Amino acid sequence: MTAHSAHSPGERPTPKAGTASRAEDNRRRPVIVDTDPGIDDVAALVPLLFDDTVDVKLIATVSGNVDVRRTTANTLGLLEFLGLDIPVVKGSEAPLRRPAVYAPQVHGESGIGGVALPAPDPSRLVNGDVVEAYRDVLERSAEPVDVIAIGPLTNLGTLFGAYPQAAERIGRITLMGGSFGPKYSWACDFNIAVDPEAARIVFGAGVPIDMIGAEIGRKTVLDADDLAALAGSGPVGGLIARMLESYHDDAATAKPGVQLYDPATVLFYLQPELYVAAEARVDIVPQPYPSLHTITEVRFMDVPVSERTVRVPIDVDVYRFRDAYLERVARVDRILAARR
Ligand SMILES: [Ca+2]
Repeated sequence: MTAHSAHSPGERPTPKAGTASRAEDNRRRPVIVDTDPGIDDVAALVPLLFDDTVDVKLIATVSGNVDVRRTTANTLGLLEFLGLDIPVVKGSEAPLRRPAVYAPQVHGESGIGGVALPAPDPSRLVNGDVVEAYRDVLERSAEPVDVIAIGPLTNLGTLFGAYPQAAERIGRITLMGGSFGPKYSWACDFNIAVDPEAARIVFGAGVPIDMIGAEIGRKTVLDADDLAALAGSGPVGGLIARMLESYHDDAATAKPGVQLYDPATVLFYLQPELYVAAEARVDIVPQPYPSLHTITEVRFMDVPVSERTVRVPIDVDVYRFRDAYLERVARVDRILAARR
């Protein structure tokens, strides 16, 4: 069960003649990332942007952990730090029908803890708004484009409203949000809680979804030894380790260590074999503003199979996850060291 299963054989890219590297490029899955960096967003973007099986066509920023001006500056600064040239579009400034809610208590006022990134290079910003930027990528791609959404779903909610054909051009949406278990079913994570109206549009758009809920992020934890290993890999691992050290989870539920919600979402996309997943029907039931207690109604049973369009990981091999995550970051440091 891989993300490729969402694509019918006819939609797969046709291999083209050319050099080996070009043929390899043709096998990479086109991806748009929607993100609100955000400490764990940065920790998730690093392995994703260097993965050989994906081709990130666009990064869309969104209001979330901090305001969109900061999430955009953080994204541009990270790309500068990593030496990557990927188009960025500044996305939605506030949820669809609610005032913005931020999480500086978790991510710091800057959104990335006390860490300094290089100055943003605005030349990476694409012209036009977030709908135009998405549309441009979706219409130029020969095959469906996958979306990895690790922030509030405002951009996607706006997209489906303005450009409903997007549903046919997106292969799969892998998102961090919601919860499935009895313990958490009445609470919700930040991403869906701050813009439940957008989440409802996205879950109703008819696109296959992977929903990586709060329970998974609570399991994918790095402890002090892991952070030391991360810091030892080089400048990139060091940056992530310093950010994670200043990351403040919900103390009431936190185990010792830091919880990697967004990296767990990216790794589900890249290595689904590390997880146990089941298909469910998910309904988003927003509560009236100002309540943040949106309900994600996840039903694995007692609904027709045809309605179970959301793939929900219910468990993760935490040790293999940790090893895979640390190795992916170490690999980025090796790649960057070789370029110097
Ligand atoms: Ca995020």
